[in-house]
Parts: sequence; C-alpha cells; structure tokens
Amino acid sequence: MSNLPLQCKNLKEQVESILQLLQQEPTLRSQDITPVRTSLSKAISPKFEIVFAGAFSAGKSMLINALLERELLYSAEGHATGTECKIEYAEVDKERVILTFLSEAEIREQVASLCQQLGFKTVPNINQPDLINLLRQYSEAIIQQEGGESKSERAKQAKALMLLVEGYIANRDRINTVINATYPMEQFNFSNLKEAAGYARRGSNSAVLKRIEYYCNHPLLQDGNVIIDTPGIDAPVEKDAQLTYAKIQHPDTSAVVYVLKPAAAGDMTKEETELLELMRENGGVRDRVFYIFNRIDETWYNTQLRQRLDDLINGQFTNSRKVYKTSGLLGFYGSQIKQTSQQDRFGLDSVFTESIKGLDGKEETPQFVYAFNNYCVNSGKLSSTKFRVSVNGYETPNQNYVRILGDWGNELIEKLIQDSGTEEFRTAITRYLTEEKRPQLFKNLADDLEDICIKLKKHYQSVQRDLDSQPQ
Ligand SMILES: Nc1nc2c(ncn2[C@@H]2O[C@H](COP(=O)(O)OP(=O)(O)OP(=O)(O)O)[C@@H](O)[C@H]2O)c(=O)[nH]1
Ligand SMILES: [Mg+2]
Repeated sequence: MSNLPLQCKNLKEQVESILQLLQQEPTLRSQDITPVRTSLSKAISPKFEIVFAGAFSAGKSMLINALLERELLYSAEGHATGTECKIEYAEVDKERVILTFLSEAEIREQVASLCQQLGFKTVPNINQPDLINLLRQYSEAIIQQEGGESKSERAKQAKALMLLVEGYIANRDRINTVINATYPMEQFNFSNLKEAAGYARRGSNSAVLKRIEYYCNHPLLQDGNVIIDTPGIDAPVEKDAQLTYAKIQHPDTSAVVYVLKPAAAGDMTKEETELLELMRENGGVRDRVFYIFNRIDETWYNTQLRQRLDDLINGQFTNSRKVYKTSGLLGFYGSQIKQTSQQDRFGLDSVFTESIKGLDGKEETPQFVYAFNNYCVNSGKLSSTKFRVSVNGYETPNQNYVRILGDWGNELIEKLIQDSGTEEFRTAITRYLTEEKRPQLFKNLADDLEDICIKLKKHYQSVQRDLDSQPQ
C-alpha cells in the first residue's frame, strides 16, 4: 500500500461513503455492489497473487524457474508438484522457506476418507505401528491388483493412502495433533531454497504438507507480487487437483498464468477448457490472464502439432492479448548455462552434475542436452543463420554438446534463449507488474464506481427537479 498515490490514502473510506449513499436510497439499494467491493479490495491490497495453473507436466514449475532464472521449484516428469507453493519477496540476506504441515487430525480425516473409498471395514489408528504396516500391505496389494499406481481410481487412492501413511511416519515428530505446525528451513538443515524444494516434491513428504512458502530475492516479486505454483488440474491425486480448482476461484487470486499443453498434446483437454471457464468467472481476475503455450519446442519437430496449435490460437485465442509461446526447458537451462564455460563443460560439471551421474560410472545425458542438440540440427531455427552446426554420430550427445558450445559459445546460447520465448514472456509480465498493474487496478475501481455514481447523480437530479417543480 506504500505505493498508493496521496489522494488515494483514504480510498477505502471514500468508496465506503459512496456505497453508503447508495444504501440510503431505497430505489438504488438493489444495485449489485460486488464488483466495486472486489475492485476496491484489489486496489488497496498490499499483495497481488499470480497463480500458475494448468495440466500436469505442462511445465508450470519449470516456467517459474525460468522466469526467476533460478532453480527454485521441483520440476520433473510425472506428478511433481503436490502442494501449493507461494513465492514472496525477501531481501538478499533474508531468503528462506517455511513449511506448514497438516495436523494429525487432518491426516486422520484423510486416512479415514481414503479407507472408506477403498472399502476397508475399519479405519486404523495411525499411531499403532502394526496397523500401519498392515495398511501399507493392503495398499500395495491393491496397486498390484490394479496393475500399477495410476492404472485406476482405486489404485490412485491406494497410492495416496500409502504416501500419506509414509509421510506421517517420516514426519511424525513435526506434526501437531490439532494445529498446523510451521517450521523454517533451518530446522531441516537445508542450506538453500532448492534443497527445501526437493524435500517438498510430490511424494510422501508433500502428502503431509499443507503449504510451502518461499521468500526469495527477485525484483519481479517486489511491490507485493506473489507467485503461486499449483499441482496440475488433471493430477493423478484428486485432492491435489482440487486444490488448484479452489485457488483459481479464490478471491485473493488476482492474475493467472495459464500454462497450456496443446503444443505437446495437439489439443486442449476437457479439464483445460473447464479451468478456462472457471478463471473467467472469477471477478478478482478479470482480463489478467496470461496464456502460455509451453513446450513449444515439440512443435518444431512435428508439422502436424504446429499446424494444430496455430489453428487453436487463431481460432480460440484471437481476442486474447496476452498469448505467448514458450519452451521453459530451453529458456531455463539456457539462462543457467550462460554463466558456464568450457572449464565446467558448459554446465555438465556444475548445473548438471546430478543428472549426468549414471550407474557403473557411465555418464548419462541430461534432458536439456538432448533438447539442445535437437534444437541445433532439427528445429530449423539455425538454418538461415551464421551458426553452422552438426551433430556427429561418432560422438556422445554430451560430447556434441560441449563441442558445439565450444565453437559458438554465448552467441548461440543467446539465440536459444530468444527462440525459447521465455525472455519475451518475462519482459511482458515484468512490464505488466511494474508499470501497468497499479494504474489498471485503480482504473477498474474507477470504472466500477462510475456506474454507481451516474445512477446516484441521476437520482439526485430527479429529486432536485421534483423539488424545483413544487411551490416554493
Ligand atoms: N520439451 C519440453 N519439456 C519441458 C518443457 N517445460 C518443462 N518440460 C519438462 O516437462 C516435465 C514437467 O515439467 P514440470 O515443470 O514439473 O511441469 P508441471 O506443470 O510443474 O508439472 P506438475 O507439477 O506435475 O503439475 C519435466 O520433465 C520438464 O523438464 C518445455 O518447454 N519443453
Ligand atoms: Mg509443478
């Protein structure tokens, strides 16, 4: 609120007084004032929540990492994000993570509900070790029966039950009976935000976590901007998906970055269309939606996908101003390897140390290296440029990668980042958040008030005319 112009200091009181005038007139009382109330609360709120939502594995977490140019959130194949993750601003030396756990009561409730759905006759006491083991065995047996953990609703429920029980056992001494216990990351011996993110990734820990809050130093987060990562709307764990639907409808949500997957899938899914409608119904969001067609790199290698995506955008999104095509993967790692050199083999020995570690000492190829080599020779992006690049069959993918970057270095990385579209998206959202957001929130309020003020004015004018026409 520190950024409010002087004449808006008492904005709340001033708007309230107008609404009171309205209340005093019986003929105007039925006027719907919800829009004014919503836009008032947005205009004076110190926080501005930007929710990243979309299908699972669309690349939401990776895109946030690309936006902030650091590896903050856990991103992986499969169901990766299981809990709401908030990222707020912090000064450089005050960066931290706070983890909030479910209470034992909440966990019991979830266990009971899952046991019931699975048709268990009794609900075990989660504090009795024998029963817990039994529960585990049952769940495992169900998953086997169904042929895999995501093969059916029943298998998913069994998997969820197993994770919940395991998470409870692993974190028992941190979980309180009735309240939601909160811990700073130091208590887990995490030395940085990334380690905390790894701990909280989808799995047994995230099953018992209620919320994760990151406090991170980045200019984009100044002025009360809060970035929120959510689980995929079609996540195999129903409870996780519900969390996202609830967040999209929540009045605190002020903007949405809708990360769409048709670039990889060819079309919008039923869930994606539903989510679109829900966010359009949220009066707190209005037109503050960024549509991101992520995984755009996949369309570079597939003409049919490219055509279908173009058709979709030209058909359904022609009137949307904020449409972007990105490759979070190339954009994020591009920004990371900018700081590397021949010495650490352009990140293989720094950024990618973990992912090249193979069994029996053989070096693995990181996902990014495959994507990079592919970009160089198959995407067509370099065909009419000065970059003459080849991928040799007699070299490993990692060797090709190091050689190509050794030849072309930063210039090629810059070109890659540019083609990834993430920079364009970052520039647009930065401009929006730093220049357009505040004036727009005030304009919304002014527009909503105008309607009411015109009605009041007309009403008073007619009262005055009435009075004038009467004998003095
Ligand atoms: N090819 C390609 N892969 C991507 C891109 N963005 C993300 N990925 C990969 O897709 C997988 C999922 O990425 P996440 O960032 O975890 O996706 P998410 O939407 O957060 O997924 P959930 O949290 O499970 O809902 C990871 O293996 C990423 O490396 C992209 O632009 N192109
Ligand atoms: Mg995620």
